Amino acid sequence: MKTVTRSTCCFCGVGCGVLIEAENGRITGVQGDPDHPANFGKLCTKGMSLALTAQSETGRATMPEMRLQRDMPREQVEWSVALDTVAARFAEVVEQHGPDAVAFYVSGQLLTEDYYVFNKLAKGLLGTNNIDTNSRLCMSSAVTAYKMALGADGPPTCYDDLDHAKTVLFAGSNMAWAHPVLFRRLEEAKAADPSIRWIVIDPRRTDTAAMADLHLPIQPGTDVALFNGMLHHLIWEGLVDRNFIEQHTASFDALKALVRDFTPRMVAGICGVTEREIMQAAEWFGASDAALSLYCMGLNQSSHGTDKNLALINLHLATAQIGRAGAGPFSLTGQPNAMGGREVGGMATMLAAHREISNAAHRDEVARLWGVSQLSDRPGLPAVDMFEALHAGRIKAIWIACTNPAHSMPDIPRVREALAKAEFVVVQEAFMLTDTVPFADVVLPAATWGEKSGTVTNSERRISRVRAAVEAPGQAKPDWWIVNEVARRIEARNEAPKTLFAFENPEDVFNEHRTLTEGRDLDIGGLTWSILEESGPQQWPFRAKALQGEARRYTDGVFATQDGRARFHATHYLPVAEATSARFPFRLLTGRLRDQWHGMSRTGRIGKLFSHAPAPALSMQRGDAARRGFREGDLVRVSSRRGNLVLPVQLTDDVQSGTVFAPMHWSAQFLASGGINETTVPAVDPASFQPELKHAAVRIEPVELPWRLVAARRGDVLALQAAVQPLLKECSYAAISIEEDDLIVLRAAHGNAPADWLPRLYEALDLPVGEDTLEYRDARRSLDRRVVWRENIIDGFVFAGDVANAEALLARLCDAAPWSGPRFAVFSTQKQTNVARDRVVCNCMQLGESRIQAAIAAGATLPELKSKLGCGTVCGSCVPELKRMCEATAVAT
Ligand SMILES: Nc1nc2c(c(=O)[nH]1)N[C@H]1C(S)=C(S)[C@@H](COP(=O)(O)OP(=O)(O)OC[C@H]3O[C@@H](n4cnc5c(=O)[nH]c(N)nc54)[C@H](O)[C@@H]3O)O[C@H]1N2
Ligand SMILES: Nc1nc2c(c(=O)[nH]1)N[C@H]1C(S)=C(S)[C@@H](COP(=O)(O)OP(=O)(O)OC[C@H]3O[C@@H](n4cnc5c(=O)[nH]c(N)nc54)[C@H](O)[C@@H]3O)O[C@H]1N2
Ligand code: SF4
Ligand SMILES: [Mo]
Repeated sequence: MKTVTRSTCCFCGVGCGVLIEAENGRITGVQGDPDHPANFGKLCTKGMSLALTAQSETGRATMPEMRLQRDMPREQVEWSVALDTVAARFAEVVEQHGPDAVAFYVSGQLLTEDYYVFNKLAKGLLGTNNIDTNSRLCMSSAVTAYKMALGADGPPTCYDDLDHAKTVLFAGSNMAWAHPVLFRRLEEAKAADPSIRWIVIDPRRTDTAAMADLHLPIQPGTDVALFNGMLHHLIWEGLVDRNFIEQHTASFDALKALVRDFTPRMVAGICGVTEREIMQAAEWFGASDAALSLYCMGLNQSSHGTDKNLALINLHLATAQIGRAGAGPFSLTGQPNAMGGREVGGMATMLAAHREISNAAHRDEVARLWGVSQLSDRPGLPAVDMFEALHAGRIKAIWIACTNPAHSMPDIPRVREALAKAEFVVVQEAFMLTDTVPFADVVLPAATWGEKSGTVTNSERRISRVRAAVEAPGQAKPDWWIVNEVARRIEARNEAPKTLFAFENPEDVFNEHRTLTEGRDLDIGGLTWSILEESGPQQWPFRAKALQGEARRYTDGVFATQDGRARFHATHYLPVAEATSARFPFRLLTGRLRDQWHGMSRTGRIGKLFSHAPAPALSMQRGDAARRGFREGDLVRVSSRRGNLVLPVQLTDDVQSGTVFAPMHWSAQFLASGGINETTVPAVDPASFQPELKHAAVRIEPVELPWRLVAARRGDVLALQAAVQPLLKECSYAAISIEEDDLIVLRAAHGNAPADWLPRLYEALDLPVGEDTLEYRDARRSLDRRVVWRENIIDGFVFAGDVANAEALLARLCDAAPWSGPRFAVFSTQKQTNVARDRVVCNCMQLGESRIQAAIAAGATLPELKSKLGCGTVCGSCVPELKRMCEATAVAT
């Protein structure tokens, strides 16, 4: 039977509505929901691929697993055993060492109801505030700054503002890739009104920057200086709104005194942009009818991320660019439910419904609503400190859910040590192949997107329903249920057990959460599960008796502070935490790619999403590379004071001299190392505790790795990946890429052939010697090659030692044409034309760079590319890149 279920995309904070098509218990397709106000039917490449990511059960966590003894492998156990054990171990640690000896590390990808139950278990039942989340790595600077400046967390803006803004300032946001569906909306607004100005502040020339009217490629970490300089110029030019400042704000004078020194000239020196550009940006912002800023990790992931946020909000307050259509400081949330996590207070520094741990009245309120005697007033440990405490043995037991800290935290060598030392590690996961799962004493298999039910809140404070379209595989269970079951068991150990965890379904949890919000800034007292069912997604605040939520906040100039005035903050400029030096001369920027999601546990399952960027890379400016003699694809070692990894170099004009960029996505599931966080710095912002994931100081050196390998195999790619993955770490460099839905490719390099490695690789790749296998060995030259056919079509191969003809053979394999002529000729397959695999630009039409380039060379314009080739016409994620390719050719000719 065919069903269609309305739900929400599980990737980014845009929160697009989706229609999930399912048949016989399997998800068969996903369409954009035309009625959802976040996307009106549109989806980006990742959303369009959701069905594919849900197709295979290979690699899913389907049964609870437990180590019955330390250092023994885990075994599958019944749910009751796993739940009893987790409850007992957590309760025992609390009894022996006090509540702060346990910790929870959860995720902005949990649903609000999951999050709520976790938070209640930690703070309400166990009595610890040690519950933090990956949102610490993501949104915490934005939260802190909103509270300090406006009096409450959450953006004052909404998506409708994208249609009304006349000046759009993108600060540290590569929205073209990270929030594509909203970016489409901005493109449409600009196409309709070409007088709209776009300013992009990003050290790199991203696809977003390439579309801007003004790109300020500032030196990394210098945003505060830039914003202070813009304010200096606004004051000088009389573009500040004196009236608004006097009536609705406080503390302007101290800021004014501070920015006196930040002349455009001085700022130009710090930021590495021109005085004219700074003044231009200030004027476009201040004189605009409506200035909207959109900001993300380029501001937040900084050791002074709070100040970066505050300095930007200062600009909005000084020019009254807030509280009206098209104006305001709009922090884009990264994860699908980063907002929901904040709402339920699921972080170490806050309580439910935007309440404060340090506020006794707030603690009492929550204690009363939960029916517990009191809440802990000891601040919980934020993420980086939490793993430090685990390392130091102060935290004995940790429960990790829906996040992969062994990959995504800064300085992962230290995180791995901490997890290895911990007494008890619980990992609640939907997929087994992650870098954190190996550390688990207990794995709790979680249902995931398409299988679970609840709510999420997107970037514009809009609460949407997430619905199950199919059953979870095996014994996987919804996250809220797992936590609720453990909590009930812990409660049952108490002498007079209360029933804090009487929840029977997500709706029960939602209802209790709603009660806690009443009277707060995020009040959803008027919102019910049935309103969400009947009228669709709703924004908060949505007060009792209201007919709908509020799209825009602070429209009356009254802010959420005690006196109703917004606060200016004097933001001093400080350089990044880790200075470059002769030993570590490069500034490492990290971030996202268009078609991958974080640690790739979902997007890394399908070939299509690798085609835009098949391999990991370190992007380096051409001149910097030339000075060091690096060519495209050369392997280099990237080292910081903490760790190192080997990556291929990618030459580019998009990063500046002295900076390099690496994507965050590749993990030890695909790479010989744990990814770029081997090197990143754990320095944190003093107010938000958010780490500076973007700005480590690194050294880039050539590596001599003469032994090379290219291997390819058709089959169940997920099973093949699982088999090959354990071998990766024995090579200096190794990277798995899923190039087609049934084709896995491995590229590796080492000093010489790693000992006893090839036989294990042959086994992992299922390449035994047999009738359809041809082998070639030359021990003297360390050559080892094996090719296998199936029905006379090449089905897999390994070329080790010298890989000169391997890429040509890979091209033959991809052609899937029957082999003609003698089989041994396969070892000397000659370079074909077009042997370099063509990077796919348009994912929907699977159109490669070369076809598009050829069309542009023949004179095609962007509209013609769209009409003739069809690229850019489905999801639109490639449009910025297509535009850029057209412009580059126009400049070159
Ligand atoms: N495709 C894709 N989309 C995603 C995600 C994903 O994994 N893949 N993840 C989601 C999540 S959780 C998040 S948080 C968002 C992140 O979304 P974004 O923040 O837009 O993405 P990033 O690539 O992390 O960083 C944005 C930019 O910050 C720039 N930057 C670095 N240092 C500085 C600086 O000092 N100042 C300024 N102004 N800019 C700087 C980088 O060059 C980069 O281009 O994306 C969400 N969307
Ligand atoms: N260098 C560098 N590092 C970064 C960043 C950066 O820009 N640069 N960005 C940081 C940011 S902003 C973020 S948000 C983090 C993200 O980092 P992580 O949170 O580690 O990212 P994910 O890979 O999305 O992890 C989510 C995990 O949950 C699992 N999962 C999926 N669905 C479910 C479910 O329903 N239930 C459960 N229990 N599990 C599920 C997935 O398989 C996956 O392993 O990375 C941070 N790290
Ligand atoms: S923009 Fe893309 S990833 Fe983000 S919610 Fe929409 S479809 Fe999902
Ligand atoms: Mo994030």
